[in-house]
Amino acid sequence: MAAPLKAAATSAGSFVPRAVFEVSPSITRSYFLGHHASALSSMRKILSNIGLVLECRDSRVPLTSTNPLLETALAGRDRIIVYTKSDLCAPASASRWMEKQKQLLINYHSDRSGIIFEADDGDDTYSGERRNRNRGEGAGPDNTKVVFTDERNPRTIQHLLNAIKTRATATDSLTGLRALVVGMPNAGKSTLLNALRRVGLSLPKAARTGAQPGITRKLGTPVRVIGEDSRAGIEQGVFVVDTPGVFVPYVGDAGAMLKLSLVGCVKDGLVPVEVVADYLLFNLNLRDPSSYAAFSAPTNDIQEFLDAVARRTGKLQKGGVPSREQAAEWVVQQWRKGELGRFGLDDVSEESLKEKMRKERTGEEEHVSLNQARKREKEARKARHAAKRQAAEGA
Ligand SMILES: Nc1nc2c(ncn2[C@@H]2O[C@H](COP(=O)(O)OP(=O)(O)O)[C@@H](O)[C@H]2O)c(=O)[nH]1
Ligand SMILES: [Mg+2]
Repeated sequence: MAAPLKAAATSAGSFVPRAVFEVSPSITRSYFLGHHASALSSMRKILSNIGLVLECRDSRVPLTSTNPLLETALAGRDRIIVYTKSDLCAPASASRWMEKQKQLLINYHSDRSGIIFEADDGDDTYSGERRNRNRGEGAGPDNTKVVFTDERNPRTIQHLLNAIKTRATATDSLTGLRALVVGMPNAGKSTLLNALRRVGLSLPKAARTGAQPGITRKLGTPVRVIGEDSRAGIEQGVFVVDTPGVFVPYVGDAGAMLKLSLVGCVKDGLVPVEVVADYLLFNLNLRDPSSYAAFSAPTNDIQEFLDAVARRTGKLQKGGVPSREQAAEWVVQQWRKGELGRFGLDDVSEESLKEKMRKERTGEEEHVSLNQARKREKEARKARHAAKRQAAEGA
C-alpha cells in the first residue's frame, strides 16, 4: 500500500523529486528455483489433508505479491488471505488512512470472489490455466477472508486465530483442522506460524525465520496453534504446516521486480543492490525527502546519496573511499525494518483495484509458462551481456 504522499517540494525547499523511475528492461526478472518447484509439488501431495490455506502476502506490496501459481495450485480450498507486516505500511499516526486502505482491499477480495481459479492439472509447469466465469455462475459461497497482521501486535494475531477457529468449528475432523501457510518468499510465513503459536497457546517458536528469503526449505511438520475446545466445537485442535516460499516463474513487469526486490522477496543481489537503493531513494523523495535528512540533503542522484550515507555511517573502503555497495545494503535494510519511513509500494485505490479486476476478468494479466520464462530470461541475459560489451568497447 502506498503511503499518503506529502508535497515533497514544500517539505524540502525547491527540491523536485523524479516523477518516474527509469528501470532497465533487462534486469533479472525470474527467480524460480528448484526448491520453489518442489515446494509446490509437495504442497499438492498433502493437499487432501489440508482444510484451510493461509495465504501470506506482504502488505507493502499487496497486489504485486500475488502469486497466480499458488492461486491455481491451491484452488478450491478454504482460504484466508493474510496481509502480513501491516506495521510497515504506514506510520502509527496514519491509522485512519490505513484503515481505509484495508477496507479497499477487503472490498476488492469480496468483489473478485466471482472469478474462479481452476485447480491446475497437477504437473509442475505453470500453465496459467485459469477460467474466468461470471459472478455467481458456479461460484459457490465466497470462502476467502482477509486479515491484516503485525506479528508484534497480539490483537491482530488473535483476530486471525478467531477467523481460523470459526473455520475449525465448521470442520468435522478426527485429526483436527490442518492449515497450510503459503506465500511468496520472505512474506513472513514462519513468523506468522510462531506468532499464532505464541498468542494461541503461549508456546515458544517452532519455525526458523530470517530477513532473507529461502530460510524455510522444506514443508514443516504440523504444529499445533489452537488446542482442543469442545465447547467451541473444536475437538482436536488446529495444526499449521509451514512451507517454503514460492516465487513466480517470470515477473512480466520490471517495476514489479523492483518492488519485490526492495521488500526482500527475492535474494539480495539478484537485482543490483544499488538499483534497489535508487528505487528506494525515488520512493523516499516522492513521500518525504526529510526522512533521510540525518544522512544527506535531498537528492535524486543515487551516487551522491550513497556517498553521503557511507560517510555518515562509516562505510568506507581503504583510503576513506565511500563504499556505495555497503551503503546501499544498509539503507535497504533500514527501510525493511521500518526505520527509514513506513510505506507500501503498490497503489491501492479504487481505480487501481478496479483496473486489476478488469484485467483478471478479461485474462489480460500476463501469465507466463516456465518454459517461456526460461526463454525470456535467456534473452534478457544476452541483452545484458551485449550492453556490457558495448559499454566496454565504447570505454
Ligand atoms: N515488522 C514486521 N516484520 C515481520 C513481520 N512478519 C515477519 N517479519 C519479518 O520478515 C522477515 C521474514 O520472515 P519469515 O517468517 O522468515 O518469512 P518466510 O520466508 O515467509 O517464512 C523476518 O525478518 C521477520 O522478522 C511483521 O508482522 N512485522
Ligand atoms: Mg519461512
